[in-house]
Amino acid sequence: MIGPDTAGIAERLGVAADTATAIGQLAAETGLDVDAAYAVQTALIQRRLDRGERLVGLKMGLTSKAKMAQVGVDEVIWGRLTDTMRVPDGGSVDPAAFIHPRAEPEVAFLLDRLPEPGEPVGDFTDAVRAVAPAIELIDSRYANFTFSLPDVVADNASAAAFVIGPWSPVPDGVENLGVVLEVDGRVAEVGSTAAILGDPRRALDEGIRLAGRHGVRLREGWVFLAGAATAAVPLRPGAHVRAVVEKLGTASLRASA
Ligand code: OOG
Ligand code: MG
Repeated sequence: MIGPDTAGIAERLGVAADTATAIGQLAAETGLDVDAAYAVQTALIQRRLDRGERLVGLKMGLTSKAKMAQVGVDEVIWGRLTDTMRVPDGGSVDPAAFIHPRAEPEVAFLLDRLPEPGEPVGDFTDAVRAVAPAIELIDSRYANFTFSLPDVVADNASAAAFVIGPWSPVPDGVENLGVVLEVDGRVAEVGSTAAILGDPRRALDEGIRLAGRHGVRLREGWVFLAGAATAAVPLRPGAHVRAVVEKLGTASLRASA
């Protein structure tokens, strides 16, 4: 049997991102299952590495019910972050560089040395050096932000850009911190880090386990996004977006007009 055309699908997704042009879903048409979709994601990221980008971290997706409900996919997924996706805290992005960008509040971990594959993570404070509030910009390359599980996996879990606020030493607990997403000074979404698999630390365990299945090891110095605690909101031209996480502070970004 001839499998799906991994390189061809990755190229279609890559061009869609590069040109900010939506494409139709492709998993059903190409017979892509979840494993094959992660192979497409690997090829899609390789395309970025080939033009000089560097891997800087991992992002989890659909770790909260709010997110699962918003996109209609109820499996935890992961994607890769590269250096060019990072926007400085308080910096701006051009929404026209994306198809239909959405902003969501996240908690970021700065990874320390992680155990060998198969070994338990052990103490969270050994695995994580610092914690920060963050904003993720997601931008599905599929028309209408509509996709199946293999579609979104192939599309690098809709990753587009991210902002990391100031790093803090790991607080006593990160499992029930209030989260607010503000747009132009108005509250758009409210939640708690408890929405992230009950405790965002669990997202790290899941990330290690799920990425490990595909031969990806998390590295010291990487950024880890645990997944949004609330639904995402559309990023409109000129908008100022702020994510506030209790005890951790704020991260912000501006969309150019
Ligand atoms: C998939 C990415 C989900 C999160 O934090 O849950 C994600 C999507 O919503 O398009 O990044
Ligand atoms: Mg996210």
